[in-house]
Amino acid sequence: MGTEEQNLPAKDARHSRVFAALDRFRIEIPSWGFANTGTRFGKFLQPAAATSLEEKFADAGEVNRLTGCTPTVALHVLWDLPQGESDVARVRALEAEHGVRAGSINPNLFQEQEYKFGSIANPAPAVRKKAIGHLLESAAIAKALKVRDVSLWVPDGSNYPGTQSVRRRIAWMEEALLATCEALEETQRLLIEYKPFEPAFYHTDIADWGMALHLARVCGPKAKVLVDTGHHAQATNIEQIVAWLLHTGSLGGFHFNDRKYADDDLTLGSIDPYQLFRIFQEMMSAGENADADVAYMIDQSHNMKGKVEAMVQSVVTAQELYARAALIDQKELAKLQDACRLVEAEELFRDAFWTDVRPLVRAWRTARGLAEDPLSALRGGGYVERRAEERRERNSGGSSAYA
Ligand code: PSV
Ligand code: MN
Ligand code: MN
Repeated sequence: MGTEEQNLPAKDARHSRVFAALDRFRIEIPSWGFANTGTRFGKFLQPAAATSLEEKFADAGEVNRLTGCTPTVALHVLWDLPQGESDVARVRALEAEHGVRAGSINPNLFQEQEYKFGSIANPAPAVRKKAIGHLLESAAIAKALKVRDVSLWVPDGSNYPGTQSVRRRIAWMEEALLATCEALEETQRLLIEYKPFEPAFYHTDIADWGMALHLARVCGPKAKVLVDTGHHAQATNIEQIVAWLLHTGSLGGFHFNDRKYADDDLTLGSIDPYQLFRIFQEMMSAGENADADVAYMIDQSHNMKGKVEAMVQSVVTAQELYARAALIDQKELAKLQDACRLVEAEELFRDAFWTDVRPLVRAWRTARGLAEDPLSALRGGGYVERRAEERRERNSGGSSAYA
């Protein structure tokens, strides 16, 4: 027996739970993870970075071909769909060519000059009107593309105490989000993302899950909360927030990424894989299909690592952590919890986390006709080198951030 097989858990319930989990696991990848991005101090260009929607779809298609679990790509309206609804035919052609579909539609309320003092929470009625117009246009694009989710992050806030009325801004946001939800089909959703700070440093209008949940409730059942793992104060118990959102039927999706300090957008699992494992475990504790209506999405920008490589690495890490969470026998865990057998419960939990599932994940890939090791298949296939040749000229300077 080869070492690979020796490392596999016996073909038992754990084994089939992991296979079933990997069969259902899907994670959306962001178009902006393939483009040149930077920090506020500067930007280092990569020769293979995608410079157009066409190139982003090509890269997303390659990630899906290698991993088999990223069938959709999140789009940012201003960066990807500058012609609005007229871009729909273009997207359709790219979907057919690259085998990945358009995923969540992300409005952009954070880069235009008018939004210096806010977008949907700006005291100026004309600016709020423009922002609502953009949200309605994003909803129309989502409808035309037959995409379920409009995924909204609102950057609004203020930098100095006393300079804005937090309370009046709440009412303005309620009005804008309600109008957006009314424009959505019954089957569509508005995902409301929160973030404690940045770009605002004193108050952010949607700073935490309580505020996002309130706004979602004002909008009704079409609106849900989106949890970005990088958007919490240090030491926040994110899986507890997940538990509450699940309990209240208000969890819409996740933006996964990792961080050491703030919203660092590092590749997921790179700093604290146990965090993502605990989130996946919380999802599974709510039942095998609890995540059927929860969008798993990656929200990262790769400034140092190669972009396609970083994305494949993140997707593979997500699969591995999801598989580890699937090792847990939920009934057994519940029994131990109810009997307050603390150490045994914790050990059951930890044993799953510490089990090396990689042989099992490789076996699953082989069984499903996928590359056994997506990262080495990427390297061996020469995709990045070919794209670098084609795109080098376009990446030699001057292109705008995220374009
Ligand atoms: C904001 O930090 C955010 O997490 C939002 O989801 C944006 O859409 C995304 O980052 C842009 O990178
Ligand atoms: Mn995000
Ligand atoms: Mn973020």
